[in-house]
Amino acid sequence: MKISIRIFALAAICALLSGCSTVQEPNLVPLPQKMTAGKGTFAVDNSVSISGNAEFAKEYLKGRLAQGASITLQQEGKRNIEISINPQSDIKREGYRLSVLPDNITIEAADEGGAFYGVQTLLQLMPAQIYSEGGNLGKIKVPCVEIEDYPRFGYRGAGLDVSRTFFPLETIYDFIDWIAYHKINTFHWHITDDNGWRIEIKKYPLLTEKGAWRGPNEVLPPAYGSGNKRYGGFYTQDEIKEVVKYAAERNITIIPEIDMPGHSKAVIETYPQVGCTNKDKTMSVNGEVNNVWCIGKESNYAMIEDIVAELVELFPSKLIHLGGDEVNMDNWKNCPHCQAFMRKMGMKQEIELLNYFVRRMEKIVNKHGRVLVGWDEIIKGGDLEPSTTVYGWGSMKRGANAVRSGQPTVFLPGEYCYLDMKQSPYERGHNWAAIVTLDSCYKIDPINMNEFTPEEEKLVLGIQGNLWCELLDRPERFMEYQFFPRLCAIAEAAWTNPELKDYNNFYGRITSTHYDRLHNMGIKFRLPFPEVIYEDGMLKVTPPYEGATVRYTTDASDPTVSSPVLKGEIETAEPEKYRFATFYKDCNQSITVGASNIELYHYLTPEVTIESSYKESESNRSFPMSNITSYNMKKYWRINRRSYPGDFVQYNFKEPVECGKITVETGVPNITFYSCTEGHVEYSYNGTDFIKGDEFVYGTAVIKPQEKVKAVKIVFDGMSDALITSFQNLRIEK
Ligand code: TNX
Repeated sequence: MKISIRIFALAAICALLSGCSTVQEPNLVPLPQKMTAGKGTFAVDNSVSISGNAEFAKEYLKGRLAQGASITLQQEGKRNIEISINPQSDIKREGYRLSVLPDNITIEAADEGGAFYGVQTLLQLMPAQIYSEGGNLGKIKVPCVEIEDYPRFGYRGAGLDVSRTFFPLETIYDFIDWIAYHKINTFHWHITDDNGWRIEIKKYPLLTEKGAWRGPNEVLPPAYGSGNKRYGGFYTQDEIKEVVKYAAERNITIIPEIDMPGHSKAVIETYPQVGCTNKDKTMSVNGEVNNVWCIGKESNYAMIEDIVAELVELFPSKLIHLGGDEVNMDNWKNCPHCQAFMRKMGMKQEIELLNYFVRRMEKIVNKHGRVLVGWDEIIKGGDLEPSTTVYGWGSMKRGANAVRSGQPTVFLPGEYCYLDMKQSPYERGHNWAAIVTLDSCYKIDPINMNEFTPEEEKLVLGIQGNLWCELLDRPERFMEYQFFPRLCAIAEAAWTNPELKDYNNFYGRITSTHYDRLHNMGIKFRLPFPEVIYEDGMLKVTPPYEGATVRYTTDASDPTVSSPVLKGEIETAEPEKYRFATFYKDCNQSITVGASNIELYHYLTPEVTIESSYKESESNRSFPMSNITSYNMKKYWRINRRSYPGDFVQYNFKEPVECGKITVETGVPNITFYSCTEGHVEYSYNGTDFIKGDEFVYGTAVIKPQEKVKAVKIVFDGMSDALITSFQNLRIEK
């Protein structure tokens, strides 16, 4: 702490000194390709006029100045802002030239997108409140600067899954604004999946009447925290048209995705004839049974033609995404229609069925003058049309393989771009691809990370940050937390040429300036937590960035805005009682952490055996029952089925255990996914008589026993809302 304070002080002095001699460059995100800071400022107030032929960009700027600053631009004035589009100019696509001089500001572009981005950069030269609603800035001083800018990649995407978690329209509009501020030009709307069909299709009304809803009496069972109530929603065609228009004005193309032939539980539960055979009990990787379109039924293609015909009317996008990922091909193996079809076609493997399906989709989509997009599995099993575009998601290598097989490719490899991945081991999220940090997102560079030939390089369309929403039901506003600021890093990786990129510099811009913008945009972004170690009787805390406020508690509780602000090292003999969190303006805080190099909890590990309602055969071999008697808190027992009232797991101690508290966790550690959503705990002092304890809340229940405990029992009172059930080790404390 002392050392870091000294470094900060030194940095501050340097900054002051350099401020006297040179002009500070503004902190912009994404960083422009070329920027020269000038001297002086342009003052924006009610006397400034606006001119030029870029009608939407002008209106947009006027709107933001009115809302964020209560400034009204005029028709005529002494000082002027001119925004113009000249298709003949030598400025690159979506590029712009922005010049701020004391008497005028000009933005020039060759297209609407470039003019819009010139305005976005201009907004970033203003105080962060410009993004707020109802701001009143009076007069804004814009620093003089010359910027020449254009994007590295033509495809700069953000993807959102609205099936697993449904987002209301207002959120979709906000999201479009947020990504537009970052010069992202593609919104990939994952609009159907197993867990909800969310787009109105006039010819098949049941898709949304039934397939958009989960719940006790719905065709789809509860999932992903939607619980024992009716959950869901969908977007009407009229609503979608409005969203598409709103996005287009902001230079954003919306690529819709209907995920097929796998991930299709919502369709198959609604129109059962679409599926293969309901006798098959094999599971997709997501734990769904019978969620695949049958390839052998010709009627299915007519239905898809109808759906696509409505889709292309709504979405002018050249690219139309029809999925192709994670198909459970065992379903096809066990289907008489698919098997008969394979024999007829002389196919040997089920993967050829996938290729057959994709080729049919190409025809359907191409007929409308559009291009098919599919996930990276579609390159297997046979050739594709050269135009068919692949989304490389499984890994960087799988994206590279798509390029090498000659397909145009968008890169969103899980290990860099999946924003549903955890940001640290302590946060909620998946981790199958990696722990995806801000730095991981910043690094993504599909060109420099692969050795492509110049011809192959042309097939790299760009990159995308992607959010899958199985784990988005909580905590509150977790969508914003998962996207920001990681999407800012992806935006810069997609926009700025690699030789200009520097993570430390980016991180400095984010923490010193961009947090304020995100805050004013209304985004509840993620804050990094401090690093804490205990050494020589002292707790030593490194704040996560220059100027960060860290607060702490001494009773192991979460710090709040009224907790004391950390000033230096803390001398203590009880380091496990301290907790720390970073705070931004008393309205946003990081997760809570303790010292990372000590055991924060001291758990007892009495010998224990398990009794349960689950059969040995229902247990997943990679996550056996013995995991939950190991007291390794990272391990869990996974059962490959949903749980129902009456299901139970009982922990029997060999000897009665003297303890003050037992925390009973269900679900996967740190994710609380596949947990007990409706149930309670029971505990027994003699092993036969049980006392009813608390209900599970988000998969956790706590017992505070009065006597030595002989047994603990987890009891399900309702159907669990996942297709898989998991249990953990008991956390027993003195
Ligand atoms: C894989 S990415 C999936 C999604 C899941 C995601 C979770 C892809 C094409 N399929 O269905 O939501 O992993 O990270």
